[in-house]
Amino acid sequence: MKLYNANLSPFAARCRIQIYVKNLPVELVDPPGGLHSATYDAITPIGKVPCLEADGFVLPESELICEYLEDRFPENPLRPASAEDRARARLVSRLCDLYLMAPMGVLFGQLNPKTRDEKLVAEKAVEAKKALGLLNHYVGSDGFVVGGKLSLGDCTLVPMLFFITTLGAPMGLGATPLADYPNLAAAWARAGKDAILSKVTGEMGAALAKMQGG
Ligand SMILES: N[C@@H](CCC(=O)N[C@@H](CS)C(=O)NCC(=O)O)C(=O)O
Repeated sequence: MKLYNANLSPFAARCRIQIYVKNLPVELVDPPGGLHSATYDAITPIGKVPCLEADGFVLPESELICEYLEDRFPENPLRPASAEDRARARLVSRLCDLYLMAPMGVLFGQLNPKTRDEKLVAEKAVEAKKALGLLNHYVGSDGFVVGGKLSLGDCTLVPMLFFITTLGAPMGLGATPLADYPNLAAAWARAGKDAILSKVTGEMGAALAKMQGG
C-alpha cells in the first residue's frame, strides 16, 4: 500500500499520524510527476494529496482514507467505542475540513505582505476565529477531542493547529492565536508532548521552512 503524500499538507498529515500510530504497512511516496502532472492526474483525477493506493484500489480524500484504513486495520482503533464518541470525533474532523480550512486556505494564499488583500484577510480571519470557537466548544479540556485518548478527530485537529500556531499571526489571527481557545491550547500543548504528533508537526515544520526557502 502507498500513500501519495506531501509533508506540509494537513490532510496528508492526518493520514500519517494514523499510519505511524498504528504502524501500518503504508509506504509514503511523492505524487509521481508532481501535483498537477498528467501522470498523477491519471492516478487520481482529483489531483490532490493525500491519495491511497491499496492493491489497485485508489482512494482520495483524507477522511475516507482514514476510515478505510480503520476498516482494513481495526486493531489499536482510532475510532472511539461508542456511537456518540465516534460522532463527536467525526464532528471535529468535519468542522476542521469545512469550517476552518475554507478560510485558512484563503489566508494561506495571502501571506505575502506585498500582494496581500487586507480586507480579505480581515474577513477570512473572522471566519477562521468563528471556526476555532466551534472547535474549542467540542474539544475536551484535557486536549483530547473525545474520551481522553487519541482518535481520528485528533489526527485531523493537530495538523490544523500547526498552521494556526505557526502562521496564525500573519494570517490575522493575532500574536497568540490560541489564547481565546483554552481547549485547543491544551490540545496543542499535549501534541507537543506526544512523540508521534510531534514527529508529524516536525515534518510539517521542515516542509514549511523549505517552502519559505529556509
Ligand atoms: N478534501 C481533501 C483536500 C486535499 C487537499 O486540498 N490537498 C492539497 C494539499 S493541502 C492539494 O493537494 N492541493 C493541490 C491542488 O489543489 O492543486 C482531503 O481531505 O484530502
